[in-house]
Amino acid sequence: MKTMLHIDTYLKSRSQLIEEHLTRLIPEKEVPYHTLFSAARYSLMGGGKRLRPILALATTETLGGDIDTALTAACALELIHTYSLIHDDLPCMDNDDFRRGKLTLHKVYPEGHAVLTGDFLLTHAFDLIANDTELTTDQRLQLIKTLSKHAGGNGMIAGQVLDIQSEGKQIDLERLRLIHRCKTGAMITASIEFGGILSNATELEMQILRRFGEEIGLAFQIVDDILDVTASKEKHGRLVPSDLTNHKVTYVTLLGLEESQVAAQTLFQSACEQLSALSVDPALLISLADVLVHRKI
Ligand code: GRG
Repeated sequence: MKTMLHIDTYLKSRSQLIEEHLTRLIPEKEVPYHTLFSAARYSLMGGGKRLRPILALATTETLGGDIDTALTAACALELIHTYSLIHDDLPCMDNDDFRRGKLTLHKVYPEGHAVLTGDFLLTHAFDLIANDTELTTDQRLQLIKTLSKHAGGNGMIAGQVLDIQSEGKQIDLERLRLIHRCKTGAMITASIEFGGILSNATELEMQILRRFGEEIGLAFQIVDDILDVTASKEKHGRLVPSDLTNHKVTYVTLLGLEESQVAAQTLFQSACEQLSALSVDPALLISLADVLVHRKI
């Protein structure tokens, strides 16, 4: 109970820090194309748990780094995440009308504008890192390499392509695991790796963090599959699971609810065990992993 209270306070304070910084990073502008910035702020400031930047900051502080120095790079992860949600909601993809209880961007602005807002956030994330004078040149380069790897054609975008190709088809567990690892897990792993880079972690520490990120990332998406069934009403405002409506194979449709819960729990435990090889106290990262895997929404 004490740990839960502590982690709740931590999440709230980091989330506030991130939101204040995001507001500064994407200001309203008095330019003829000002709607681009208003649209970006609509999606970026529209709620969300801020899990990816929080993971980056928590990893940074666990390894003795400075979170103020890490803040812009951590926020770049949220820009990429937001772009992926804007594009995922489009009529040509999942065609969703609501996100986080608000109308999706293409329902508020013309569809082409929503596409371009996603493009802007994607581009701007790299711009922010490249020009972050708080960081060393080597850190900037490592962050850009990590982000392009995990968000790119062998990471999140690959996951989305595989996801689209698999719709309405019967796929096996190995293929589903690949989709989950790429589509969701890659950006979670990137967030943890960001923390390693921002705290100048050793190669050995980076390997430990990467394995932790991969296992937590997969567990996070398995839990998303579970919540799609068990918390459909709270999560989506409807009773029918969205994955069923979208004819998607999930951990739950392949393994059932109980075995999916066991799979997520096994990954959680294994991920936490990885951290015992670090020479620093991993309690904060373990608490965060616990929040990710045992969340209710
Ligand atoms: C369009 C290139 C492209 C990629 C889209 C991330 C993604 C790939 C699609 C989003 C759809 C989805 C439900 C993915 C599963 C990952 C997931 C659970 C995303 C939601 O992340 P949270 O829970 O969201 O961190 P908040 O709203 O808290 O930011």
